[in-house]
Amino acid sequence: MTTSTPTLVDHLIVGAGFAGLAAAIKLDEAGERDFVVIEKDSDVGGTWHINTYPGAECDVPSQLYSYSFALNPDWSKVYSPQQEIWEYTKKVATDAGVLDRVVLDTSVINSAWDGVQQRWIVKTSNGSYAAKTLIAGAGGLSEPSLPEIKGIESFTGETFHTARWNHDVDLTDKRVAVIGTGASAIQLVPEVQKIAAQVDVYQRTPNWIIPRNERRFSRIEKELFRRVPGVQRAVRAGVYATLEGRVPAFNRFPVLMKAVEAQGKKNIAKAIKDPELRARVTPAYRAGCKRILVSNKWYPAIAADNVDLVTDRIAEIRPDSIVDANGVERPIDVLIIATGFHVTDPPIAQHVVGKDGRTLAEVWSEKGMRAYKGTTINGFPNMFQIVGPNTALGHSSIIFIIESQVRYIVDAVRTLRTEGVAAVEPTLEAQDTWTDAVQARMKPTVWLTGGCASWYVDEFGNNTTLWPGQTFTFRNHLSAFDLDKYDVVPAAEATPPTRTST
Ligand code: N01
Repeated sequence: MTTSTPTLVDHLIVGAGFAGLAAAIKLDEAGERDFVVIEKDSDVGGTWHINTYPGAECDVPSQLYSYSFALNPDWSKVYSPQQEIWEYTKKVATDAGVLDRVVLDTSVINSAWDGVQQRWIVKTSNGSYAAKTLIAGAGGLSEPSLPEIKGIESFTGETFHTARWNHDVDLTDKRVAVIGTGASAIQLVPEVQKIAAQVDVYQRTPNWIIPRNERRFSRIEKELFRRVPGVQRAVRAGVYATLEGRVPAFNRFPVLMKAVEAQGKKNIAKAIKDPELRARVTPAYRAGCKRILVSNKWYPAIAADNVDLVTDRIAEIRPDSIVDANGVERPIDVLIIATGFHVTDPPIAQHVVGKDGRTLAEVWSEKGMRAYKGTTINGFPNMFQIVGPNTALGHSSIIFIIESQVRYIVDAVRTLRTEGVAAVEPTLEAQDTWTDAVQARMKPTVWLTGGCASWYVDEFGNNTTLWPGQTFTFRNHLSAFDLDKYDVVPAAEATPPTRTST
């Protein structure tokens, strides 16, 4: 017997990365076991499953880039490689016993709020669900942003985005072009440079890049972390405090970033002897305005004999070459697109329809991304977005934010149950007050005053991406679900869903 109507679940979680898995684990612990996690890819792990480009590693220290409830004494290095982080997410999900409710290879086609049933009706590539709550953990950096360059579609060699690395393409002795010099490019170029015949790196804007304090954890350290978890917690607390200490330079006193710039210039001088090349890789904006990158390998790679840094604009891409604005044509075999992601226009927003029939993308097109506490959205009842507007970080671990939001969501779910509530949505007033306060705090920050263009800032000139304060203040704001800031539909007003069978 097959059902023709959606599968009923209490909670539908979209995405099985750090965010979705944390939500699943914590809901499960709270006794909210009727949930399904849908994941568009073939395994859990989110960004750490998808981003497999050579050299992919985390630029946040591993002690902090892990769940507080699942410390990992086995991290091999101060900064973990992609494979290790991916395996960690899988192990944590396995140990917590939530993998049985993860449905892989399943993407959202459309989700719409049904005001009669007070449920989200979610059509996926693999069946439909009717869920009381929709928890979006689809990731802030998941949809590749592809450059619009004249002739790019005419290129006949192999081409792929960093987040869709094609491992079938052997880059040995190839002529490779890389467009973009962000966090992904600076990790992959030093690896590609080792094997390729030639690498042309197309840089539009240089980044501030400081040295990476890289080292492996010793066997004794790992053993100590395993036997005395308090030691690992203390190390973690130390890393956390150090990173939080950087916040004032981002938000109130950008002039303090001069110290970072001095470190960045030293990093350049150490690896690059040619003054002309040094000048071309030195940013002309305040450090921190774009994400500060960490690498000991980028500048030596850029200075290598088989690498050309091209700073002239790309005029055109031809079937087997790139032509720059000076008319110089460089033949290539492989084109790597390292141009980042859709961030302030997340594609998931096009697939979520609120109670007035408008998509989230339509609502956000008016004034940019807005949400209450970065998590709930007026007009979108019972929807919770993890890593929503103004929750990302330029200075610390996003997992701290994710756990803060998940606590709030679990408390919201508990409140709905205990208070006999079918649906909640933040009042417009609460959402506006929150968003306006965050935007007011943004004004003096380095992200708006630092003299750069970055993906943090939207088309309205607002930084709707980052949290502008200390992360513990964010956690305090989300310490308990504040029902008084929400419009409420009592459970008695919801019509129970009916199931028909064929
Ligand atoms: O992308 P990016 P990314 N023509 O947007 C250039 C996270 N991450 O994938 O600066 C030519 O940073 C663009 O130039 P410009 C991290 O949060 C984390 O590298 O806009 N060039 C830029 O150089 C990071 O910030 C880790 O002038 C074009 C580059 O492409 C985020 O992901 C590792 C162009 C894009 O850089 C994104 O990083 C990797 C065009 N049309 C990533 N369009 C960790 O270690 C764009 N560019 C945790």
